[in-house]
This record gives sequence, structure tokens and C-alpha cells, in this order.
Amino acid sequence: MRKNTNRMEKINSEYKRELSQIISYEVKNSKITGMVSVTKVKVTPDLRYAKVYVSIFNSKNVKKTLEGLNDAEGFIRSRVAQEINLRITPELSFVYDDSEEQGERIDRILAELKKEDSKIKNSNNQNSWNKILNKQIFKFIYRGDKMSTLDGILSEIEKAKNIVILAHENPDGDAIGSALGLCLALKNEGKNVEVVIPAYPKVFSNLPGTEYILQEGTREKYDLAIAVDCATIKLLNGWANYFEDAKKTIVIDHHSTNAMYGDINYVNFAAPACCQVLYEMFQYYKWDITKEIGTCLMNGIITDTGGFQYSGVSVETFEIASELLKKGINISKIYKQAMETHSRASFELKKIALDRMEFLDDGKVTFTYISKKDEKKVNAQNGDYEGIVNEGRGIEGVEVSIFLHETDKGYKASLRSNEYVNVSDVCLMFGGGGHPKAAGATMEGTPKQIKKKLIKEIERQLK
Ligand SMILES: [Mn+2]
Repeated sequence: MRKNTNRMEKINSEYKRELSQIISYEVKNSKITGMVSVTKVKVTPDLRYAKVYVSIFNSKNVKKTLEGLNDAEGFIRSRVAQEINLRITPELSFVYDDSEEQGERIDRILAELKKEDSKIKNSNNQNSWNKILNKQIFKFIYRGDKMSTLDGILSEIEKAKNIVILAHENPDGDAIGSALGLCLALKNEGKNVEVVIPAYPKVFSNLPGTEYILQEGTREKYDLAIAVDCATIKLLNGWANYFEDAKKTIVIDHHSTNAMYGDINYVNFAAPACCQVLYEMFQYYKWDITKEIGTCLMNGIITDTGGFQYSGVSVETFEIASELLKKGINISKIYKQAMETHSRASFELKKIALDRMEFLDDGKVTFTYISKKDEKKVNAQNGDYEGIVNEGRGIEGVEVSIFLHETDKGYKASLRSNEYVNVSDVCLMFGGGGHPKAAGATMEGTPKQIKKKLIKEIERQLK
């Protein structure tokens, strides 16, 4: 009996640890706001059910946040099953922990913060209260504050003799722009830098610094590896070894689904492009942002915001654009090259995809795909399918557009939404992720089978 109690205690605490990690770093649901912290887990001895007690700080709507957690139960449970090997993975139900402990915890957080920052005196004031909680959330996410994270990155850069920069597979304009902008900035700092990107779309071949792009690194072990615009180590694809083998690793990103897989992680969820995160970083370091570096960074900002049109665009985005214009960058040229120039093959691919497009759910969802056979037929190059996913979204009445593109590992699904469907949540269910209105996942099966799976998840959110 005693032995059994010990075992349950061990399981409970293991669950608490894993659930805390998964909820803080991986769960993305539009209903969840504020900071969720797991206070207690109770698994039934038959392992069939688990009650997860959570406290929720600084939330716009606690009830909705709780609902969001319960909505994400399937994903959370499947992730727990991967991490903890039990005969059965219990069904989770999330309950709000309204105990006194919470008050105590906030007191403790405040006491801690006061020690760190003697400037915070008037904690009754709503504004400074929000500031404190924001700071706490930051500390929670980055495991440190913003400045010390940036200082930590700089000191690793200073120590490193050779550095490798990596980006996600099938890199887009933000991934390429980030990698090249960072590469040029590090070169200016006198660093030995390599960018390892096996293949990238031709439209970016005129960017400054492409001469430093290698298909394979020149060494096995680097002093420092920096991944940019890449949410998970899996997305580094076959080049993750450069990251894993490096002495130190840094992740710089803006995806809310980022798994924080580096030794130091600098992830700003609020930035519309990783290039914007880098701009702010270079400014903090007082590094010279040359016209060449600016051109690379603007390439990422323009492509990831669809030409300044997506919702993540902020005051800072235009301030950066304005500063870069003063440096002489040519926004119109960057825009034209990245957004408006298409190859003949990409036109032919688009024709095939549009011809195949289906309207589902009363015209609220569009679906189409491109196979390897199609690509071969039109002699397509890497990246020629870019942009097809946006075609469906632009049609009146459409909320979600789905585009599948065949790869060596199955079909890569790209989803875009207009108003209310969180496609990042949909993609998370299939091991992918991204942003609320633009996300992707690699899936197995035929286009028809994948369509069915995706529609089932999307329909949960359709109004
Ligand atoms: Mn990006």
C-alpha cells in the first residue's frame, strides 16, 4: 500500500513537471490568455483520469482560458504520452485552483521582483501591476529578463570563434533575410560565420550576403550555432546536427509555438517577423545596421507581413522601415523582387492548383494541392509553390484556405485564415504550428485523407 502511494506521488509530480513544460511552451489556443501555472496533479490509481489544477495570472478571461486548456486536451495528452511512458495515458481535466496558495505565490513573486527592482514601489497601481506581471511572464518564458537574455547572447557571440547560422527547411523570405542579416552583422563584428541553408527560392538570390550561404558546413563542430525564424529543432531538418553538436546554441525567433530548444532563447511573440526581432537586437548592441543588413531585414519584414498587411504589423515595424529608408534601402525593389516576381513554372503550378480548388463548408474553406508529379511536369524549382495558399484566402466568404504540397516526408499542409479560426491550433494537432492566421504541418496520407482530418479540426472553430 505504502509502495503504491509513493508510486502515485511520483507519477503526480512527473505529470506536474511535464504538463507545466507543455502548457507553457507548446500549447497555443486563442482562448488562453495570461500565464497558466500547474499547481497540482492528481492521477487516479487506475491511471484512467487525471485532474490538473491550474492557477491563472493576468488573464483577460479565466473561464475561457480554462476552456481553452480543456479544448487542447487532445494535444496535451498526446504530448504527455510521448514524454512519460505509462501503460495508459490518463484523460486530463483542467480545474481552476483558487486556493490561498495562489495569493501566497503572487506575494512571493512580488517579493522576488522587489528585491530585483527597487524601482517598483507602487504595486497597487494597475499599470505597474501589469508591468510586474508582464515582467514575470517574460521571466517565465525566457527564464531571465530581456536585457540579461540579450547580454547573454552577446557574450556567447564574443566568445565564439566560429559561428553557424541555420534556418527552417524550405526557408521563406524571413528565414533567409534573418540568416543573411545576422551573418552580415556578425561579419562586421569580425566573426567567422557560415550560413548553412541547403536550398532556397531563387527570388532571394539577389539579397546581400548570399555568397556566404553553404549547402553544407565546413566543420562538424562549431563554437556557436544560432537558429533563426525556426520554431522547433525538427524544422532544422537534416541540418539539426550542426545545432546539436555546437558547443553553445541560441534560438532567435518570433513564433509563439517556439519550443525554446536553445541554450539561450530570445523569442518575441509580438514581432511580425524574425527580422524585426533581429533589428531590435542589433539596436540594443549598438551595431551598425548597414544598407546591406537593412535590405536583408526588410526582405523578412515585407514577406512575413505580406507587404505590411498582416495583423502583427506594429508601430515598431513602420519605425524600422522609416529608419531603414533613411539608410537608403530600396523598399520598392525588395517588394517587387520578393512579392511580385514569379517564374513561369510557378505560374503553371498555380494554374494546376486553382483548377483543382474545392470549396467546402458552404464556401468557408478552400482546399487544393500540388504533387511531386505536378512539379516535375512544369519543371518547378524550390519555392515555386509559394503564395498559392493565399489565393483561396482572398476569395469572398472564405475563412480558411488549405494548400498541400508534396515533400519527401508526406504532404506539407499550409493553412491561412482571415478572421477568427486559429490555424496554429489546428496545425498543432498534427505536430505542426505557426501563427494564429498562418500555420503549417507535415502530414501523412493522400490529399483526400489529409483534407478530411484538417476539415474535422477546422469545423470545431467555424461559425
Ligand atoms: Mn518568420
